[in-house]
Amino acid sequence: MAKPGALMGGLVGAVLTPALIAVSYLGWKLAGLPFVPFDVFDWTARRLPGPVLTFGIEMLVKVIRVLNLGSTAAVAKTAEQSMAIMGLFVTGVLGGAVLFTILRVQRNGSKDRLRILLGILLGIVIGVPAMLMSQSAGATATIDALVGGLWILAVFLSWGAAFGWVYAHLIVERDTALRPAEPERAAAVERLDRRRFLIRLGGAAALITVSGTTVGALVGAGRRREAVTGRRWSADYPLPNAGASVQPAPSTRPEFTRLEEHYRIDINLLPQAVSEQDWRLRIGGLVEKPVELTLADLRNDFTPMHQFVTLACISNEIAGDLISTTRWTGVSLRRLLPHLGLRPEATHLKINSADGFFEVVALDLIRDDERVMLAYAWDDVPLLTEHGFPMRIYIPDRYGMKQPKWIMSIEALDHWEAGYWVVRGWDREARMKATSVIDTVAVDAATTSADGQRLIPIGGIAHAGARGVSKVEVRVDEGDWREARLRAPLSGTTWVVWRYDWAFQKGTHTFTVRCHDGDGKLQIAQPAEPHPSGATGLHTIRARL
Ligand SMILES: Nc1nc2c(c(=O)[nH]1)N[C@H]1C(S)=C(S)[C@@H](COP(=O)(O)O)O[C@H]1N2
Ligand SMILES: [Mo]
Repeated sequence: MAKPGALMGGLVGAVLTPALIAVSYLGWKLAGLPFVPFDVFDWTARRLPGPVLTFGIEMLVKVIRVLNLGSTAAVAKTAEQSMAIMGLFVTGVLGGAVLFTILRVQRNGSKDRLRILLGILLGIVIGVPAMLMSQSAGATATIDALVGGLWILAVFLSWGAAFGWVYAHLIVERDTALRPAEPERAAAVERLDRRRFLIRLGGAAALITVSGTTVGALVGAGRRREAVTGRRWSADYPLPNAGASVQPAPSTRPEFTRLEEHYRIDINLLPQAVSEQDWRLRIGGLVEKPVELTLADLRNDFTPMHQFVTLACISNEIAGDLISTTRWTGVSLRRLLPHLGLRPEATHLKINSADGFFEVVALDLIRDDERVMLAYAWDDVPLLTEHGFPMRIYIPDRYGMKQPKWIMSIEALDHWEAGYWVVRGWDREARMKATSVIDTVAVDAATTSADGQRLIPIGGIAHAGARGVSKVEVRVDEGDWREARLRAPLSGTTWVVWRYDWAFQKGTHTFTVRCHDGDGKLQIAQPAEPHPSGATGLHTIRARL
């Protein structure tokens, strides 16, 4: 029987690598050790050219929408995490194949020690770059970098050594089975031994994989439950428009998004955990002297400002789910400026985040608009980790890509610079496009008008950044545009809930919606992709009634 080669190496890789991933996962969940596949994925994503990254994101968003897989933000994260893990798996399979190919050309009498050494070499070849990328991304570890680095090396080197050990075994089984007098029987015995060995190996690796991921997942779930703290504003107070005369059509989305349902988009696979104890807002660059503020300073020394805000991602497609509304609390940046000791030549602030994200805001904009704020609470509870604890900025009228979460420092500059997504080819201004969506054609909630006409409530939302929405119109089939009724919005920057009670006609119909912003400008009907400056086009739905 032939010596094990590339195919067997790949197979062994497919058995050993899941165990490697599981051990790494367990270390992460139990002890805050780095989880290599996620770190490597984040490291790579940071370095991809803008167009490649954009293409990847848009494909992902499209697939999720076309296949109707659920919440775009959540499914996209899961898909990316799976890709990260698959990446390491495939590397392990290829690594095994290459190693066994090399071992195959070794002389028959080679020492096992040499095989294990070559296996360790594979561990080094893959483990060292993985360690460097992981340290540079630092997305998962909460432990000391040195400990984390040594851990990665230990895990990868053991994994590599295991390949050498397995190979040595496969050869030994062959040698003991070798009986020159009966080559045929010898080959059969050998095959049997080899199969038995591989089954035992697979069993052991599967045990590590399953127990590692199970324990890790249990520990992780236990920690997550502690996350949400404090009483929410929305639990105790009615919305400011509670008395509005226009009621949403049944099944219109909630006007105020529950925190757990707020969409979420970040550049990393995992939200950045920032601890409040160590956190200071550091202000530097063109200032008289560097300033540091604690969260308590910002909460106690400045009157809090509350704003209802609709945030949307520039990657949101027409009628997509990357748009949400909640109540933000923070400090108006304009009020804070005099305390920062800015030098006269400062013209811009660069906002830097814990995850390496950044954006640059003009001081003129901050001085002109008191609504630009540093926010520390949503719905009156501290920002959830995934939404930017402890601090994020709000800039009216701009897509989320202009609004860093997990703010760590502010640097005063005397010039403009491109922000994280602007560098990667997205719009500099990223002003929110006007958009309108049909959430429901509520056939089951029909009413009857005074003259006996059956009326079907149709409803949804419309949003045009900080310009507000002045008019929403609905068209049925190729009919005329008919004006919908607008519910008083939560604020001048949130979406508006609209409603149109349509005189029922049996058949299949196409419903289309459009809005006009506060300046009377009609929403752009020409369909355009989200890249580079936000999607445009009208939302239509077809329904058989
Ligand atoms: N630090 C940091 N801030 C960030 C991002 C990020 O990846 N890192 N993503 C931005 C983008 S693209 C959007 S759409 C919003 C989303 O905010 P949310 O996740 O709280 O809804 O955060 C913005 N701020
Ligand atoms: Mo975004």
